Amino acid sequence: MAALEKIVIANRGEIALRILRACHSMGIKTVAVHSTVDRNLKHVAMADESVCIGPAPAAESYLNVPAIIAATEVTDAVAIHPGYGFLAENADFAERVEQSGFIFIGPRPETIRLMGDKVSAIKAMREAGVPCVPGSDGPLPAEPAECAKIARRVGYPVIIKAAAGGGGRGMRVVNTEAHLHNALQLTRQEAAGAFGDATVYLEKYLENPRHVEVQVVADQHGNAVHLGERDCSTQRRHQKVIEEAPAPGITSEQRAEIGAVCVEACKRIAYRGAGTFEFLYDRGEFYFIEMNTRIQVEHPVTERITGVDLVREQILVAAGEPLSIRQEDVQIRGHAIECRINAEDSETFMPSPGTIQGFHAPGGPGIRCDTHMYDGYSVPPNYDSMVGKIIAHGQDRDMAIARMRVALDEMVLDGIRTNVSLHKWLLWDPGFLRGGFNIHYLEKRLAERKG
Ligand code: MV4
Repeated sequence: MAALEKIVIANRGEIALRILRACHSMGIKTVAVHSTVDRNLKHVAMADESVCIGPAPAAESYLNVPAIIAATEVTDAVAIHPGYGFLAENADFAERVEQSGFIFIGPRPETIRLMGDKVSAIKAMREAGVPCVPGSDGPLPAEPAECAKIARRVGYPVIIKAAAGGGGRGMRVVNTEAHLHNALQLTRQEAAGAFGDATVYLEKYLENPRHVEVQVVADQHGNAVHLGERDCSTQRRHQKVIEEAPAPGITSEQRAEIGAVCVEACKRIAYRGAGTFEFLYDRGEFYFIEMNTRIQVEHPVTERITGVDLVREQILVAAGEPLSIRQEDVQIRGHAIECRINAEDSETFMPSPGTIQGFHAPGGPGIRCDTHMYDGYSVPPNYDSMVGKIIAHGQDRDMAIARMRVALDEMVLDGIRTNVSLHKWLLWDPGFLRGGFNIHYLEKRLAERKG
């Protein structure tokens, strides 16, 4: 199959720039589609062509499917890269793209749909041999007595989750049977309101797990590889703050074992493109919870320790070409950490849009800075507050952390409030330095900091 000639980048900010860089390095032309407030984005200036697709609200621009398809048609592009967020995991969008005769750079629409419904995702993955959290193994029945039986078998505490939820939306922990009925009703009601689907399922609630995820990429010729794992336990309100790879304490044997399980699952469902298996890791065991069918914000830590350009692989696979790597080529080298830089108040976490008055990116050995920021760039209030990412690599975790501290000190970023001071504080935190802490660690330390 011929290489793709021109790609529409249906996203904004740093990931749009990341996709543009991959395209141009492959000799592929780019079309930036952007909202009215985003005409000054860095990648819009660098793209071969740009099309304004609507006003600032995402619903009228980055989520405006007809406008994005029309922009693809008028520019004679052949494929659409959705990035992350917005339409990246919208199966109906992927389907519309393909029905319009274009290539969706991502999994098949059926796969996105399968993984979007967490009940069907878990069922498919369990059948493919992926270890899952003990639970209801399907939707909870309508009868409260039947639900109580299931919860009793699983053992309290349990967590009720919306099938259409994910990423922390539509969940409720239940500690005793006395609270089950009410929690079920509330979660079903919220799910119906938020997702238009009241289906809920139940799992054993793991109290102090780590969030460890496995990166995979698969082509359309039956090849799939895993690129090791990332630890994303440093989070606040389901927003990741720092990610790292490899996950502290995971042995190469464990990595090979869980990686092989994920690769086998990809082959079983004929997965296409880049994907992430999300696991909770507790007492030495992996428990699958969700699969993300997109490129993720934190993909650079994996790129840094493996040397694989994940966006390039996504594009190759979409063009029908084989993966450029085999499993035996994948080696984990050193350690990488990513700090997400957000335009937000470091105490209140309130978004802090505004104009950047001075920006100097950090550099030096082992430092990568993925950002669309420049002097005079105005961060609009309409979108996510993440304005960039610093990725530090070293021979080991200590060296990656040492380099990250220097990079954070070196970076100049004036005119807006940011979470840089939070990162500087965390990178000297004894618990963080030990590594291997659970998903509640950051919120616990923030509560202690407040006193
Ligand atoms: C869980 C859990 C404990 N036990 N499931 C939150 C986001 C969504 N992806 C799944 N989530 C969780 N599911 C069981 N059976 C705890 C969480 C959870 C969490 C998971 C990953 C990262 C951060 C988290 C923060 C709070 C709760």
